Amino acid sequence: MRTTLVITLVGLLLLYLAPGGLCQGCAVNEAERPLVRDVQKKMIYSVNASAPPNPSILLALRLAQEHNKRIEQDMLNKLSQDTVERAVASFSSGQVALNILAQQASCSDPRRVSANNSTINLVRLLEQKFKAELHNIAIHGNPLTNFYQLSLDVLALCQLNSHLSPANASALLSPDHKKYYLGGQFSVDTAAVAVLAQICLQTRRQHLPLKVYKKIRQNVQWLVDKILAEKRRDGVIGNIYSTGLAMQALSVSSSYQKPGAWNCLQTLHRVLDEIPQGTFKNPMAASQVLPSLENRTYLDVSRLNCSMDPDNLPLSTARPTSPTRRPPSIRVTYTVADGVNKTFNDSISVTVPQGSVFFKVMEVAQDKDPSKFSFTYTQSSWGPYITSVQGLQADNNHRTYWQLLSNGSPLSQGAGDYVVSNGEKLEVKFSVY
Ligand code: B12
Repeated sequence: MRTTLVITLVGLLLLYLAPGGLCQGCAVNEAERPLVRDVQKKMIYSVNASAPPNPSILLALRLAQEHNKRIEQDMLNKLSQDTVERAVASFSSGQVALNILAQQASCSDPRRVSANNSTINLVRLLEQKFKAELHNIAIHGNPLTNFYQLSLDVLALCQLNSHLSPANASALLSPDHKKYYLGGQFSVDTAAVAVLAQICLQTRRQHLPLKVYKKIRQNVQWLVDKILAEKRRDGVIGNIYSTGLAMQALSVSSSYQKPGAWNCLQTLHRVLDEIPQGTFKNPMAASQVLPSLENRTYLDVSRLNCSMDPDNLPLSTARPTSPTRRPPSIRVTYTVADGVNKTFNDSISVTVPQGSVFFKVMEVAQDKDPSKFSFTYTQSSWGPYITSVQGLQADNNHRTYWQLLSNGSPLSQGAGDYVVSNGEKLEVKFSVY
């Protein structure tokens, strides 16, 4: 009797001390819950009738503890409608994958998404888009999109038990500089999704050949070590915007970590501290951090039981508005440069109202001197993505892009979010990633 008790106590202690063991209690407590609610509400209020519905937002809301059933149902309907209209022609593979996860998390079958008397099989569509990615790698050496999206593809196909060879998937996601580094920097976001995808393969595919099983273990070990190497003293992993995804990856890979390698609660508190500062006001940033605040991961989507959800997230009808007082003006320097072929390097001094974002500076410069500062952009889930300056286009097949910098350092926010300060030296530079 006493021996059993001792063994049980030792077992419990080991469980607590085990890597990720601390994470057993790695969810917000009741006092912190209003911060999570705040993130959820920001995401809900951000939904804009004129912008395409965003699967990442529904996915995150479905993984939360508290729900507003009417809003979630409304989002699902809009997502299904958009999917049947646009998925075949205009979605990238990763967008199809995110839509699959959002449908599955809403207990709706991704193989039969219906709206306006049309039905689409998203799993079959993803299989086709995934094939096109592999074809582009064979021809150009790069995927049509990137390895973040290829990892999302593997994750979604695995969750839906689609025909996907674990041997091919693990070869695709094997360690490689070109896959996991963007602009010389290790992409924690990409690595995190690649871990989730391969943990899915490991747990959901029975009877994996030993060779494939070992390959997956090697890949995950490399990725987990790399993610942990990006952990900062304050608990942030990579930067604050990759931390949520890194938490998901680390929480499903505890058997790959040495005891004490990661303190989940420290990271959680660091993320919570950022919420009141508006760090996650971009709804995409909010959607990527929310699952980790709830101690959930994208691997949980197949385990959700929608009929058991509480309907306990009431929303006020009035959306929060910001005060409208005329702010003073500030002055910044703005440079556009071709950092690849060195064909141009032009600067201008621009005056904008205090509180303006980078994008505003670009617009003012373009108005003042369109021959030097004209630019184009596409609207993405994160906001405006700069695609060309002075007619020089970014090109995925050549791994070129327009990089945003402030005082010589790359920004961790986009042109639509980054608030500029007086005297700042801003730059948009044609670069290779
Ligand atoms: C791949 C990637 C890139 C590639 C995109 C090209 C390619 N080959 O696909 C490259 C390296 C060029 C890139 C550039 C930038 N990126 Co980036 N990128 C990513 C990554 C890893 C995956 C994006 C993706 O495919 N998502 C999945 C698909 C399904 O969603 P999607 O919305 O359709 O994806 C498109 C857009 O997201 C767009 N995109 C990529 N990055 C960014 C950043 C911003 C601000 C915008 C508006 C759009 C955008 O490209 C994607 C492919 O078409 C994410 C990581 C993450 N956590 O999301 C970071 C991420 C989105 N990027 C980020 C940043 C900051 C940038 C840059 C602003 C960096 C800089 N200082 O210049 C630039 C964008 C500048 C510009 N021209 O407007 C941040 C955004 C954080 C934030 N709060 O805004 C993220 C979250 C990484 C991070 N943790 O810091 N990126």
